[in-house]
Amino acid sequence: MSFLTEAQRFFFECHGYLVVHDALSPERLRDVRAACDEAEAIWRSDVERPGVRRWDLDQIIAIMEYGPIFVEMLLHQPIFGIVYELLGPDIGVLDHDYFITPAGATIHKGWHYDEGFPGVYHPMSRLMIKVFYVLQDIPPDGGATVMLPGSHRFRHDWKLPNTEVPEEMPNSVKMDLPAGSAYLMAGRTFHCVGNNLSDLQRKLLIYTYGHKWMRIWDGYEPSEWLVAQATTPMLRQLIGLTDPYGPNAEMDLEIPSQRVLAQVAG
Ligand SMILES: O=C(O)CCC(=O)C(=O)O
Repeated sequence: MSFLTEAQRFFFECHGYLVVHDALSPERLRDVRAACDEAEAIWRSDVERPGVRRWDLDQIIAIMEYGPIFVEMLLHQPIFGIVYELLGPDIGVLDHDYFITPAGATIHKGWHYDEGFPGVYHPMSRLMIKVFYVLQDIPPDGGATVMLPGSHRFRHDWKLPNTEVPEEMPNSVKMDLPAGSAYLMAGRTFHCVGNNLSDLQRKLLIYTYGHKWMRIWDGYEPSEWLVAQATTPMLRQLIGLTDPYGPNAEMDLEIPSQRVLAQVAG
């Protein structure tokens, strides 16, 4: 029994990313959007709350602290099952954010990958997977993340030509997807935020999964409230409350009856 189809696994192994259409039902999308709007209002009204506040990016750091729905989304199926199968049973969480990219924002960071761990032979290892939930349709000129398929297998010392227009990188693909989609990216896949030339905000809910023996990133240490939400062994493991080298929490790999039919972008 698997959440990940063979076609999806093959696609991810070859390309270092995966698109899952209709990852959120219309009802879930509606509820997550509403919760994000509430979180945004709280965050904007209190500048002491952690985040990035720039003309080209609003990043609400530690979004799980803003309500139980964001904790539920950490386990959202079939995405969580897919990530679990790609990373393994010692899965943990490294960060969780809500990104709002304003209309007109041009790129703030060039091509990069997220796993900067010297001493690990990356082409054969998988330390991180980042999941992006698309909360608002992203048009072709809407600043979609641009990925370089297959770059998760590059040698660590390969340098990319850092195009000023990321969309012009040869062989790259854009995550210009409808709301409700999700895309997953290996920690070593080269990617870049695109230029948002549209008049729409781009809204993404982001979770980065790693291994439970990796430390959660600074600034994401769970509050007492979040610790109290971790009512299952898997949630406790995910947010770093269990022995990093002890037994792994059980995961029910039954495919839910309402399982969304995942399609692989080609
Ligand atoms: O905003 C994006 O599309 C990409 C974000 C990014 O570069 C990252 O999360 O590492």
